[in-house]
Amino acid sequence: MTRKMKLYDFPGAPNPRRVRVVAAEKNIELDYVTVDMGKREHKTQEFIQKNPSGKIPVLELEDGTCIGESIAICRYLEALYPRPNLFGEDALETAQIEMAHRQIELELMSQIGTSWVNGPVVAKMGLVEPIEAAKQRSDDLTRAYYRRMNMELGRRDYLAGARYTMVDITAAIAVDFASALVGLKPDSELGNLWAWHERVTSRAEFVA
Ligand SMILES: N[C@@H](CCC(=O)N[C@@H](CS)C(=O)NCC(=O)O)C(=O)O
Repeated sequence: MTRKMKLYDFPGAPNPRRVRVVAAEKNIELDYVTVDMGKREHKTQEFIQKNPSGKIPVLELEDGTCIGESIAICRYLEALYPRPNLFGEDALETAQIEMAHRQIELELMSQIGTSWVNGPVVAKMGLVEPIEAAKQRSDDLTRAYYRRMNMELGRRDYLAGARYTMVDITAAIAVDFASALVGLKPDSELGNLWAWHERVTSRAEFVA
C-alpha cells in the first residue's frame, strides 16, 4: 500500500493553510499531522530534524524526505499535479505571479507578522517582549497595503491578473489571519478588496 504524503499542520496557522488550499484545489489527499504549537512541538529535536527552522508546514514524502517552506511545498505539488495551474502557464505569467506573490509575502505578510509578534496574543504567551512602536508601524504599513490592493483590484478581478492563482491564496489567508487574530481587519469601505475576498474565500476548495 502506498503511504500518503504527510503535512505537518496546526489549526488556525496561516502558512500550513496555504498548502491545504493548494492540495484541495488539486484534489490531492494528504495525511495531516497536528503539531501542537501551544505545546511548542515545532521546537522539539524530533521536529527540528524535519525542518531546522522549527516552523510549519512541513511536507514529509513517502521515503521520509522533508520539505519546509509553504511555497516550496506548493511548487512541489504543482510539479506533481500541474492542473489547475496556480503558478503561471508561460514565462510572462509566471513572472507576473512571482512578482505579485513576493510583494504580498515581503510587504504584507511580513508586516502582519510583525504586528502579530508585537501584539497582545503573543505577549500573553510570554515568549517575546512586545515593541509597541514596531507594532504601530506594521499596523500602518498593513493598512497602506490594503489600500493598494483595493486600488489594484479595481482594475482586475484577481491580484496577479484575470484569474485565480497562488497570489490570491496567500493574500486571502493573510487577510483572514490579520482580521481574526491581529486586529487588522481591512476597513469596510475597501469595496474592491472585500469583493475579491468573497470571490476567493467562497470557493469550496478554500473552505476545505
Ligand atoms: N516562510 C515560512 C513561514 C512558516 C511559519 O512562520 N510558520 C508559522 C506557523 S503559520 C510557525 O511555524 N511559527 C513558529 C515560529 O516562527 O517559531 C513558510 O512559508 O512556510
